Amino acid sequence: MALLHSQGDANHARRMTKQQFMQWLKDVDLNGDGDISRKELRYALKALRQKFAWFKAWRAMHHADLNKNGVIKGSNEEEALFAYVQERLGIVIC
Ligand SMILES: [Ca+2]
Ligand SMILES: [Ca+2]
Repeated sequence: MALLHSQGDANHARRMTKQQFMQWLKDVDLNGDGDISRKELRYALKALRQKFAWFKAWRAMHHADLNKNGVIKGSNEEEALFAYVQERLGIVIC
């Protein structure tokens, strides 16, 4: 019983609400310029205890930086990042 219980805890998916995600996005923007750079994304993924944060940040930028200007900015790109985080990083957003 005890074993089952601890296993359950280990498998507990990381969850956040969309509101928390939007707040996280604001926190990601370390220098407050309204853009999310790859470096800022890397720090944010590290804060979420993601392994290979630099690689995931690179991939996330690849998916979410729709106009390829090197930063994530605006609702379209934020939505793309939102989709990426849900699909690829195993974070459940409800
Ligand atoms: Ca920034
Ligand atoms: Ca962009």
